[in-house]
Amino acid sequence: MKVVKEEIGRLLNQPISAYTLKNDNGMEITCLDYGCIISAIKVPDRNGHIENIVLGFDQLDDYRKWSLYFGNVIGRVAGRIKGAEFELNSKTYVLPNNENRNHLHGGERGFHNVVWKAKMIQIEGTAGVQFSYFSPDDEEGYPGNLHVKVTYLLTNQNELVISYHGTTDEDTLLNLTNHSYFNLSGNMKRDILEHSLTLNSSSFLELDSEFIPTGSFLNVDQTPFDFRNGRMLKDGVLSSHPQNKLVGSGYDHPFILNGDHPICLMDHESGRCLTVATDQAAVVLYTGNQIPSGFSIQGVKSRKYLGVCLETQGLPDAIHHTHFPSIVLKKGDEYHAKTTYTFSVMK
Ligand code: G6D
Repeated sequence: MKVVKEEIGRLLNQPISAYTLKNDNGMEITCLDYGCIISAIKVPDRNGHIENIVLGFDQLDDYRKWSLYFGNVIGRVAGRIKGAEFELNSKTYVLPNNENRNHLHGGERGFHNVVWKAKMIQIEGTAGVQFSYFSPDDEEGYPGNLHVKVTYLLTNQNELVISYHGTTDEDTLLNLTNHSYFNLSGNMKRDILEHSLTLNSSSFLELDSEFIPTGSFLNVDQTPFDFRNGRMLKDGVLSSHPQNKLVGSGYDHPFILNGDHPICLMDHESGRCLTVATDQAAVVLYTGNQIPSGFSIQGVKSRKYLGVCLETQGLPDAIHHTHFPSIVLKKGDEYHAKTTYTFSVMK
């Protein structure tokens, strides 16, 4: 197990470093102190070929140029907040409307777009990095001086364990996630439409025309949203279901997780499997419907469906829906969240 640090350039007038975690099986993860980006995850296929299985750029500037949140941590609040404002303790807070009239993924200067402090971790059987950031009161319009930590740990069981921790000196909102786009074919040889997903969820959130939850929970029964027995992601592209069509032919939806059943993504051709276990209430399944053409990602032409996101988190726009689990972090409380991504191969 080892951690290697390398300075790779400058952004926001600060030096940016990449941290590469390696375990004893040849698995590697590279992450950046800019936005806690996971820029590469290299794992074997069924023939032992180790290839990258996440979308990431070789050039640092491309992350800012084509901000699609490749690999980024997202916060203070993942997802959209309707009207870019919310009320808390009888006070209204106005946030930047960085997507039409709504607030998306913590705003332009969200946690994806700041430089984090990094501390390398090397303890028996794991290698990792702990990123920390101080978000001052009123940063992007949110109340409270907030201390956040995001820790990536790689184990010799080919697990990436991501844990989040936050404290605040004033009631605020906090709903963090990681926005990696997975493509298990390896080096983006194919898109993700032939990937199959098993997800134990019996309901998902209905979205309106601005991709904001309406507040309704839709039953997955007899729809392309039923992943309980496994389903190919292409079903959402071929579907005539209005919610699949709404988001650009695919999925871009929060699914409510039933208990602690792991999520399982598989690519049958390579044999690679990703199992996701989380303590979060929901996962946003996003099949990269908005990835534009016109640029290249590690030499591969960008295009729709080149990666799939499994963004474990609280429910988007929860602050405007009292029947959603709360994402309020109260003064003096601690925010904890943990998601484990385990990589394996089918024989
Ligand atoms: C699009 O609607 C999707 C979001 O869910 C995603 O996070 C973003 O692209 C990158 O806005």
